[in-house]
Amino acid sequence: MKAFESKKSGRGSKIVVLVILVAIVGAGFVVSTLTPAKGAIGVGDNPYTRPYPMKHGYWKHQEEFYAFASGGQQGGIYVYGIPSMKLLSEIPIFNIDPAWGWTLANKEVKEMLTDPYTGEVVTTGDTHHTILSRKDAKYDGRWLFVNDKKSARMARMDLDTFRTKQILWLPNVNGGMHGFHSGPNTKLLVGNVEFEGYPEKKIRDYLNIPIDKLKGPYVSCVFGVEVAEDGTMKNKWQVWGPWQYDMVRVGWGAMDGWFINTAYNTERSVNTVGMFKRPEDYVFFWNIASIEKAIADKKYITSDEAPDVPVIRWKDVECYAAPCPLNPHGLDLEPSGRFAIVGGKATTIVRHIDFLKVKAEIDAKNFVGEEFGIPIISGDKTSGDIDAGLGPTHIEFDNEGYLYAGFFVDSDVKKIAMGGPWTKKHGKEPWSIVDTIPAHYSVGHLLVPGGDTAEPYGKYLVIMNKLTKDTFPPHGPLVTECHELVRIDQTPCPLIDQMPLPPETHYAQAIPVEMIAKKTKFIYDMKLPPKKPNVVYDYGKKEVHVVMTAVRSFFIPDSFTVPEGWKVNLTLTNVEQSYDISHGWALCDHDVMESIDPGETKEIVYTASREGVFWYYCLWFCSELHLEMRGRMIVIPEKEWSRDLEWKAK
Ligand code: K7E
Ligand code: CUA
Ligand code: CA
Repeated sequence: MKAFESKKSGRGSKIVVLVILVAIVGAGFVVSTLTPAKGAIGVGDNPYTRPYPMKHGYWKHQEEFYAFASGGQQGGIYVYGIPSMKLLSEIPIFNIDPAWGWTLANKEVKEMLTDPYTGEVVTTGDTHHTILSRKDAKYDGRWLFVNDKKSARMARMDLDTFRTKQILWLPNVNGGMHGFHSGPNTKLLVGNVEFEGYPEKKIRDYLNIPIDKLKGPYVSCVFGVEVAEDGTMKNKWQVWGPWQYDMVRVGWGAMDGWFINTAYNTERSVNTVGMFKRPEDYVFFWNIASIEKAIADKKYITSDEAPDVPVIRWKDVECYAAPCPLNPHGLDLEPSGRFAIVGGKATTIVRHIDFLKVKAEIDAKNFVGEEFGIPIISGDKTSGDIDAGLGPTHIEFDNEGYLYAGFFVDSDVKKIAMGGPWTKKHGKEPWSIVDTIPAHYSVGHLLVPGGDTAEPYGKYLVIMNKLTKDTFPPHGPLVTECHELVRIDQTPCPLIDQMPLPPETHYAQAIPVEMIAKKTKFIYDMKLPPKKPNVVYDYGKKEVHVVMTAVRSFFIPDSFTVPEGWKVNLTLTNVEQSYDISHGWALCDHDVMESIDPGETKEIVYTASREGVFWYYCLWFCSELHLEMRGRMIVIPEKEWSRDLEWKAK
């Protein structure tokens, strides 16, 4: 970002001034030292307080980044601005939300929410990781991918409409899809299955690992998804083996061609205590070309469920393990792609593993052991530890050579100067803590804009806290989450703002406003001319096909007739060509509630199950005659029906 670049040169002197000022006024007032206070708090040019009186469009010009935050059990995502910390949108993905017309009456949505392998429609989801698409390991603003941990599926959202265009379901697994990440050019996504897989017998036999349905132990998989030029996702391969996997990063730079993932349950236990039995667990290093080679060499089988997805044994690919601190969670890749940083959440240790050293050990075939045929690399020769605090969770990076590690138990973030080539840049003791940033409370993921790419934008850190307790006024036993905004281009790092956000963000990413704002669609591309309003009766299929248009302040047709029990197939077009003029289509006494944006066409499918007169009406206050924007569906018992009752164009 330009603003960020220009600030770099003056950093050193600014820090000195700040340190002195902080010493005088105390850390709590650092914010006010950034811009000298003129008059009362909340007045003046301070970018973190709104002007008074308020200027129109102030926040639009103030915003530097869009943040995309997973919604966890809310099933979709949130979009908010940085630094305003103002919520812009709450978008449904795996859940349903009529405000967006994201419902089962919407044909397209129902298809996406239907599991192709079981036929089940699943309208609850648990979104964890947002993954922005990238080019050369930097965000490119094309798409946002999000996973549903619970039902093992992932969605692709187009960033021009902020709508999901595809949901890809995983075959052979029973849920528990956790970490996933994109390759440097988003041609390959790699994901982990965290929970025990109990695949069909064919796969179990192929693995030749005895598993008892009641006692385990685990088998599970890591999988690859191919992303086409237009964003279409396709299951590409699954590698099954004796462990579960949690977090994953697909390498770039020094680690190009590899991906890494963790297992916190190398004990392969099916209960909590058992998952803590070993002193350390593993980080795995996987060679992507070796997976492609296994496929080319036909070293795979396919399941009956998914005959087009190669299932590969872990032994048939190149994979290495290195020890990592007990029960790891956060696993991240430093911007040059050389250091893997991993935190053992049941320890105080953040470990940095140097991939160049790992690669040297692999090339020299220098191993200290093996487990299930996987060579084990010496931890002493390839890594170092930072004893940094209790419960290290996730990690992000800036572009100045610092990593930020969140601590769930300590409730803080440690800013750590990295070693290797970064030492020259920051001049600090390598792998040393330079600041401790308090958090409220119990840190989960962290967000630095671009913090999981080759070129982080830096400047801000958002701490995503798991517990909020007394941060906001009480609002019942279920309490909001808390996202805290911190400036990190200065040390100590001051807290700028706290934002309540409903449950429950896991990961979030932020991308410069200009990368998204310029491509946002204001109006859908409408197929012209729109289909003429019409009602067609199909006596063979007992279906009515209604073609309807919506425009301020009419639905055309504004009434139609249906024989009782028939299916209604409604194609509804909002023919408006005006920004922000959405209409709704709610059908009284039926589970049909849609929203339709300017230029958009939707297919709505439901059954006219009971006799009567049912009004449909617009949901958005679209014009001064919005209340009048309504019509009637008239349902007539079949025995009273005659063709004379058919709707006819006037
Ligand atoms: Cu730590 Cu699912 Cu990435 Cu929650 S995950 S915090
Ligand atoms: Cu259309 Cu209200
Ligand atoms: Ca363990």
